[in-house]
Amino acid sequence: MVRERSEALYERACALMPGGVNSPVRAFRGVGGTPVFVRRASGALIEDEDGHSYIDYVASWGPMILGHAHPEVIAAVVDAAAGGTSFGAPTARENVFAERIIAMVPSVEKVRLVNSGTEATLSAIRLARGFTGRPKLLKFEGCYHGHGDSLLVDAGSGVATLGIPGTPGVLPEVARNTITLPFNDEGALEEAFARHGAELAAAIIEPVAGNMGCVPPRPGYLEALRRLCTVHGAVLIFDEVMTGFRVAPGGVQERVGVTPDLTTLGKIVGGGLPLAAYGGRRDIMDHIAPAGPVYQAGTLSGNPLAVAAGLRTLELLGEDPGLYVRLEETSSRLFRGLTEAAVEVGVSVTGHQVGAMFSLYFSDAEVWSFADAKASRTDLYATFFHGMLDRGVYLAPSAFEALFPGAAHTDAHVDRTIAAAREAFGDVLRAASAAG
Ligand code: HOZ
Repeated sequence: MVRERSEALYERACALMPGGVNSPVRAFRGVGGTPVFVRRASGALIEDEDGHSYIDYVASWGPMILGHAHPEVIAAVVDAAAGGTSFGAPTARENVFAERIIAMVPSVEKVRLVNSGTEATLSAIRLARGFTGRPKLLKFEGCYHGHGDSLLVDAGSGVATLGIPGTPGVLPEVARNTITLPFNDEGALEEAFARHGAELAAAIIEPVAGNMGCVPPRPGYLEALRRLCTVHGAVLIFDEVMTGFRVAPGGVQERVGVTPDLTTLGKIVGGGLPLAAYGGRRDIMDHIAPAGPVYQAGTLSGNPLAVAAGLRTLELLGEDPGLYVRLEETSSRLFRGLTEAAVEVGVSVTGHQVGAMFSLYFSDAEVWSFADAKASRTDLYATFFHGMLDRGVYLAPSAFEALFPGAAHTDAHVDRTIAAAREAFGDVLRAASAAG
């Protein structure tokens, strides 16, 4: 498929912006080739600058669970914009929005709105340190919590895609306070708490990981983490930026019944506009300024357009009682169809699907950790990615990202995706045999 305009735009962009993009994972470094420049999107489809249309499973990396340009979300944004785009003062709609988030997410008794998932996680960590008076942070290999200094250690997403071991600019003394453990290793968890428990301010985890591909917790793992945090007085933070309002209305914590102390939210909560949030136990949240001494602020926090988009999105998710059942069905039909197609063609894939997110790894072995994910054949994922792109399906341009079916994906989209995959798996088989 020829994408002349995308290629020309990318060449120009590379002269203007680092790597030609405003966020690294967009640059296709994990799969090679030229990023597709998007000119518009509607429902389940995106259209590139050359006029090609693709079934989209990136969904802006998660937010677009209702599909692109949902008419009611757009109307809410347009209506809000007509009344002014930013005031830097409180608005009535923020109360309605906060009430809705608190009603939907089990752990959230109070909430603070911010502008990005990164801001939510780094604020939640500062809060945990301020609340406990302790320095150390526990995180898990392959989990990605945005690009805050303490969090870029053994991270997933773009850090994994680009194979960056540590980021220049992050001071060693900051990184030293982050302890990383393998995901899904309960023994390592017990050991780390036995050794560092008294110094731990917080443990932060994606309760279903989505930034090393989609990796769920093994049964009992989150429960063990909850118990150890409680015993040792560490704040448990669930990073539900990706999973919140996606795997269930109240995220993983609702789905598995494990309640963290703090939760970070992003993506869907902003309805496709730059908005994120952190919230949790009232006694902890009341340490945030101006109620308490832990400072965190933002000129555009609670921006009226973003709140309108987020609120309308959450309302629509709540108004349709069958929505999450349908999302689960679409997602599992797609995941099953893709894995069956791989078997038919003779390609080894494995993976996980949890609610409306899933991923596939080219591997003979199951994936339960970052080490497992990294052992998969990322070169074959790249071949698969391009095979799908050329057949009109837009997947994440990295083996270490999740895919996001949404409410706009119909059975026909799923069938077309599986048919395209059958052919793209053929490309993979040929590439694998050529590589020996
Ligand atoms: N959390 C998103 C994907 N893992 C990040 C998107 C980005 O880094 O651009």
